[in-house]
Amino acid sequence: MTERACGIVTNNHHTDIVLKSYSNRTLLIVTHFKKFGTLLIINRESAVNDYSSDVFTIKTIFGNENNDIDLAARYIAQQINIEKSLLLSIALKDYDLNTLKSIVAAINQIKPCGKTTYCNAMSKFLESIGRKVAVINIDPANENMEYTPAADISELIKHEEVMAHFGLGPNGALVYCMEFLETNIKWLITKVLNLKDHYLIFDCPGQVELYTHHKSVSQIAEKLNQNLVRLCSVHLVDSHHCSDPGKYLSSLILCTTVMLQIGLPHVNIMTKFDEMKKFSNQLAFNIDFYTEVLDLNYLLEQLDENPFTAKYKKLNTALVSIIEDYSLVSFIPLDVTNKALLLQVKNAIDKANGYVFGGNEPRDVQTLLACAVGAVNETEKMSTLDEYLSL
Ligand SMILES: Nc1nc2c(ncn2[C@@H]2O[C@H](COP(=O)(O)OP(=O)(O)O)[C@@H](O)[C@H]2O)c(=O)[nH]1
Ligand SMILES: [Mg+2]
Repeated sequence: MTERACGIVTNNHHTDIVLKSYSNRTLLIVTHFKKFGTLLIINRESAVNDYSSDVFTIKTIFGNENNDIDLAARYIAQQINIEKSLLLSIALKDYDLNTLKSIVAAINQIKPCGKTTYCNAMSKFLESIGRKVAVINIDPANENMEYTPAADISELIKHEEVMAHFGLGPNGALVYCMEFLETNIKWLITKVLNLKDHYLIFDCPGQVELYTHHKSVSQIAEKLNQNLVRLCSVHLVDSHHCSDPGKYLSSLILCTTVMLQIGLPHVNIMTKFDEMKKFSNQLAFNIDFYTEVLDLNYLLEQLDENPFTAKYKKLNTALVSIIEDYSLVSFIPLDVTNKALLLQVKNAIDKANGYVFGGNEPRDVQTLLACAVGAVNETEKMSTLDEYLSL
């Protein structure tokens, strides 16, 4: 079970948002009243019959039933792209579209993008090709580990204890834990030294501020990188962000900021590609537009068509120009169940961290060169992706 929470101000009202992910359903609480509201259960029909992308069934379990709540529930479920049954508790003072948009943006910020799932899938994949892999968990709020960590930050500090002891919320406690890890970096260094002959994957916390503003994570990485390991940061972005030009633009800005802030070799990955079919009717462009970050002027045109984002025309233009000036971002698609995509991701990471030149796996010169220059047969690459669109 993983839990994320945040507080935002929408239309002058303080809004509390809590997102909890269980194995078979997600619980989402959205409230202006510091207490539960109407409880609804929402299912996406296409998850059952696979032919319709936006059909939701909504059932009120208890509380007020009215059209505003029903529409808000449908809007939120669609916008956050629910993967499993959504149990939604909602109590709002206003149901304006702008309020709902801010709420959706906040939920998308705290929604898990699949880091732990990736660490598990990639470690199994690498083991299957003969690598000796160890996963180290440095996410103190990680409770969804399908792998057995070789080292776990909870041996050092417990997120829940920090929350209880200092009266902090989940985000504040997470920041405290990362500062604690930075101060006690020797603990991590000892663990890494004991795993010397292993290929290491670090499962990191998801709070975005840790990679954009706060210094602890980049300083932890810097200390590990000093003659100990050759790190590469792997940044995961949920592919659902492609369904909305505003969300996609914010992902690009985020990737650029993180690349500059962390300062490591960097690979951006678009996760949950198998979910693409559910929203491919909302994609304005071909998949390669999103993965290769092609001409963003087309994105600006899309943003202009929406009255909400059109208001920020100058800001959007400036953001696009920053992304294009740095020209750092592109994405590798990933569905953790697809070995061909896992292989592409592995090759990109091997190239970024230099493993391709130093590992012990048997390879001929041609494979080595192909990996080093990033040569992938384009037809092969696109045909792997075709199956992810409902054509
Ligand atoms: N469909 C699909 N779901 C995924 C994929 N990767 C992760 N998920 C789901 O995303 C949710 C959050 O995953 P988790 O790895 O715990 O996220 P984290 O908080 O970023 O570590 C889980 O319900 C996973 O099953 C993927 O490639 N495809
Ligand atoms: Mg996790």
